[in-house]
Amino acid sequence: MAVVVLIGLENAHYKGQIRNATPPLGLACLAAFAREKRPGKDSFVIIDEAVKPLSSKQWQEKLAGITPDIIGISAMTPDANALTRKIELFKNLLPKTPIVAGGPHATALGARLLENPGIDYAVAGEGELGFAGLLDALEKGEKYPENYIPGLIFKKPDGSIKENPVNNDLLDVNTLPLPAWDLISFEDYSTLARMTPSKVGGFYAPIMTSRGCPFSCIYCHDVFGSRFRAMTPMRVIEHMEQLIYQYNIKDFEIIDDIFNLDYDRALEICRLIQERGLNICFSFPNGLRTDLLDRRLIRALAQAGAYHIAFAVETGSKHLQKAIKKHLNLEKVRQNIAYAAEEGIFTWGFFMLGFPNESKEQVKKTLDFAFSSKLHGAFFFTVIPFPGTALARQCLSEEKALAAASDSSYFITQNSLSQLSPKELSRMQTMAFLRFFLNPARIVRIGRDYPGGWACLLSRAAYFFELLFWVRRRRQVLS
Ligand code: B12
Ligand code: SF4
Repeated sequence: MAVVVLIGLENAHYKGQIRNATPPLGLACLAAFAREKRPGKDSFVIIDEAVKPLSSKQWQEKLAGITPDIIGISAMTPDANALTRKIELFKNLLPKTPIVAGGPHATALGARLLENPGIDYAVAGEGELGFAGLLDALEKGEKYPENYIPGLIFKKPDGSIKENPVNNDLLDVNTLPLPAWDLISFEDYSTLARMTPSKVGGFYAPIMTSRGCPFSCIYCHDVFGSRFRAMTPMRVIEHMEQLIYQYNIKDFEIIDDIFNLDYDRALEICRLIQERGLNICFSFPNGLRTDLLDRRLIRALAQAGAYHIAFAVETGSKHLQKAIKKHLNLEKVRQNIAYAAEEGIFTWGFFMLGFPNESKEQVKKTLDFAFSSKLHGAFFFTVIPFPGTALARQCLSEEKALAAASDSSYFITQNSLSQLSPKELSRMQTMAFLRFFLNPARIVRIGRDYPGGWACLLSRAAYFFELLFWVRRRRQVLS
């Protein structure tokens, strides 16, 4: 039996009170799929350093106890440096154990990731088929599999790279098993900061009801491809019911890239939640395509239990909406934010400042949109071109994009692609937060509508203050 250790990395910056962690859905999906495809052949352990980072000594003890046959690590691009450090450590401790890297960073970098000699295999795109295929191959003693294994990348003995293309048509989202949630403890995540303003303060689970998105916003990742593949409404309900009855989960974070692309499917999911009396609550911390909403769908979502929606507006400039290929209808977005707020949903906006050649006027348009909207909260991020995105290809070399995104934070502006200097951009970002949140009417609305009320809000205050101090400290160190 192969012992497989799957690892989530510690968040690069956000530590202490602001440790931000979400149950590792990607790793739980990989394990569940491999279990189904290779019944009884592997045993899995998930270790998530986002919850509890381990020292080198603790890793040594832990791995000595588990003696893994294969180590899989999930990484986002801001984890790039942490990934390198971890691989050095594991190669020292267990030089013969193959290391597989996957997740958004492997998808973004592809074969370039193998420049790190400690990485034996990388899997780009969705990892289920690639990882299970690799486990099959290793079981047969094929270190360098010749057959097609979706997304699998490795270096052959002659030094050439075998890069199997990703093929999203091979995976049917409706037959995917329930993620292997038995491998983690939801309790571990219940006390940490999460993406959603908390409502019940208890256990929650992320759920992904569709994969892929047909839009091509230039800054966006490409883990799941451009074809929208959605679970049927009934399959979504089955996933939810399993979480409710097996794990007592009543609070869901729906983290699809574009949950509401299919309007009727979204409505039907809401109807079924009510018809079956699920009595749950849910949020969309990863955003909805907010110009595809309307009052009817917003009301249906609220009645089914939606309590928080993120509105990924990004820019208030029509010109930039086109340039970044987001093509949002801003008037519709404004209207839908107001509808959602009226339906009692806590609304949060995501904005990006500093797109290539963005002018001060355009930044102001974004800020004006946010200030004059009915949003309860907002994040004003600065633009970081991630490798593998059209944005990075447009304005930076891959090298520079990797350097800019490794260890990056959207709150610390070291470079600017816009007409503003990094200092000016940083100043406008700070001003945006202050003006947005110090609006007395907004403060009252936040207090009134915060999911869980004032008590919940106050319990999250420490998070916001620590985040503020962290940003200030980092900015001082870098200036
Ligand atoms: C939830 C989430 C988080 C959670 C943590 C998630 C977690 N536990 O892994 C939190 C809130 C902490 C977070 C933080 C950030 N996030 Co985030 N997050 C997401 C989100 C919304 C969902 C992730 C998820 O569960 N997806 C569903 C699962 C099924 O997909 P998956 O995790 O990618 O896993 C699949 C494959 O990648 C692959 N795979 C994954 N791991 C492995 C490992 C192995 C060994 C193999 C073989 C395969 C494999 O197989 C899996 C199954 O198909 C995604 C967007 C998205 N739709 O995916 C962004 C996303 C991953 N985040 C992103 C970013 C940029 C950030 C932040 C920088 C944002 C910020 N404001 O600071 C921080 C960085 C934190 C850090 N590490 O330093 C980017 C990453 C881009 C990139 N190139 O790295 C994404 C893709 C969003 C985007 N639009 O671009 N995030
Ligand atoms: S940002 Fe949203 S709408 Fe744009 S491509 Fe990404 S998932 Fe699709």
